[in-house]
This record gives sequence, C-alpha cells and structure tokens, in this order.
Amino acid sequence: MRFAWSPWVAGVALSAIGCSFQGSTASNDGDAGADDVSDDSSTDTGDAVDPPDAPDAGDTPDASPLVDTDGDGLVDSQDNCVEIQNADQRDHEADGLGDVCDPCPHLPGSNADADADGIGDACDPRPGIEDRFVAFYGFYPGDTLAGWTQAGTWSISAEGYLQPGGLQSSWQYARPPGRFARVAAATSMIIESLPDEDAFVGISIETDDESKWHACGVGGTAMGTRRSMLYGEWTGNSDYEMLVRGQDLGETVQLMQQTVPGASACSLSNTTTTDLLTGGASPSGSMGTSLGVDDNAVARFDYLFVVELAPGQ
Ligand SMILES: [Ca+2]
Ligand SMILES: [Ca+2]
Ligand SMILES: [Ca+2]
Ligand SMILES: [Ca+2]
Repeated sequence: MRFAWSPWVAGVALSAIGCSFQGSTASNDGDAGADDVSDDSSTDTGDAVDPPDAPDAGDTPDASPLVDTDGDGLVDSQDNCVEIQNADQRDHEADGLGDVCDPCPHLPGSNADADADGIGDACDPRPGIEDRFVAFYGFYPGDTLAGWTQAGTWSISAEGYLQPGGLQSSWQYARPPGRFARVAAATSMIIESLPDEDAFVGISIETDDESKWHACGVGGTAMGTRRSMLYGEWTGNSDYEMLVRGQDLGETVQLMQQTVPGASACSLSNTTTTDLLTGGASPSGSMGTSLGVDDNAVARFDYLFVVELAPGQ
C-alpha cells in the first residue's frame, strides 16, 4: 500500500516529541535562543531538530553538513582547509589547520599574518616585507624524494623524518627543486650523534656547482657539546661565526637560515638556548637549499620550509 503523507499526522508526531515548525518556547539545539525559525544565534551549530537557519545580521550561518566547497570529498564541517583541495588532510603540527592553508604549517597556533604575504608572523623571515612562500615538505611516510638532488642515500622514515642512510665521511645532502637569488629556509632536526669536531648537521644554501655555500647548523666538539655555526665560502674566503654551547644530542633543534646578497643569518634554538649568527660573505646568483650531514654525523629532519625573498630589500 502506498503511504500518503498527511500534515495532520506529521503535526501530531512532531508535537509528540516536543517540536514544532511553528515555534516553541524551548530550545532544542543547545543554544540560548528559542527554538524557532529565527533561532540562529552564532552559537547555534546543531539544527538537528529545528529548521535550518536563515542567516541574519550579526551571526554566522550554520555550516551545511552537505556542502563540500572545494570538492575534495570532505564536507566543509570536516575539512581542515575548506577552500583548498586536500583530501589527505595533512596537518603537520596538528593545530587543526591543514598544511596547504596554514600560514606556518610547522608551528602550532601561529596563524596571524600582519603583512598579508601568506607567511605567518611566527615563521616570516622578514615581517613587513612581502616575500613568497615556495614549499613546505612535511616528510610524511610514503612520500618520495622525486625531483630532489641527493648526495648519499636519503629516505623518509616510518616516523615521518627525512634521514640519511648510514655513516658517511663526506657531505651528504638532499635538495628539493628550486633556484633562488635570495632564500630563507627553516627546519627542525633531532641530532643523534656528532662524533668529532668536524661533524655537522643543518641547512646549506649553495651555488649550482656547489663550489660556494653557506651552512647553518650544529657542529660537534668533544663529549657531545655543540657549536652553533654559520659558515661558508663565497668570495674565495672562508667566513664563519661560531658559538660553543651545551648539549644538543637527542634534542629538537630548530633552524632558520636566510641568505641575501651580502649577508647570511642563521638562527638556532633548542629548549635552552637561541643563537643568532650573521656572516658577511657576498652570495650572488642562483642558489639551492639543502638539508645535510657531514663527517659521520647522524640526524633526522622533521620538515623543510622554503621562502623566496623579494629582491631589492
Ligand atoms: Ca572539502
Ligand atoms: Ca579541503
Ligand atoms: Ca596545521
Ligand atoms: Ca607575513
């Protein structure tokens, strides 16, 4: 038998569960308002019982449970980047904002961007100057290093770190595609071993033929202490700045290097110290940025964040 819908029957049923489309004195969706068609205060997120809100001045319409604005298969209410396709929902520092729309994908709770260049204040190498975000590599398990230039053997671990394979006495590096006249790069690394004073881990910014370079990182000394180092060879002279600090082994060390014509700067921090080193060499021309280890150092890298710095400033 075909079921014939009746408003009267429906009205009885709705009344029986205490709900009416015509309004009532009770709120059924947990907000402060009454349960009727104007019940759309900004705290009204449910609407499981009363009719969908009509937005009015001063409040935010409910997210529809069915709208997928960017068409990535996740409805807006479940999507950590509503306007950019990111079916993988990667969120490196787990702050609820996906990597592809996070102005600092490697730093939690850092979403302000005062100069509106798309690089969040907390990770902007030059606040107030409009630079260009290039890439964020989160080193997720299963990622490949296709397109990267490598010396030695590198892989991405099951824990989500970029790591070199085995001990090597020579410079081992992994460099993503991209060439720049001016560049800033940031990483976070865990140093496991700095076996001698020549051992080094960190970022390097170098020319295409690798004959000129600046490196920003941590070098070894006796008994596991570190040297925070910015050093390089650019104009035929070796330049370096160095500070000797305490223990770093097993700690997470964050680095940011920026290199422009005439200068490099290297910021290093762990849980107890922050060092800022500057060097006076004169880089120019096309440069790449690498993560690397030297002289049997052992370390792993959590991410690489790359910004191209605007010319003329
Ligand atoms: Ca979506
Ligand atoms: Ca999305
Ligand atoms: Ca995030
Ligand atoms: Ca910015």
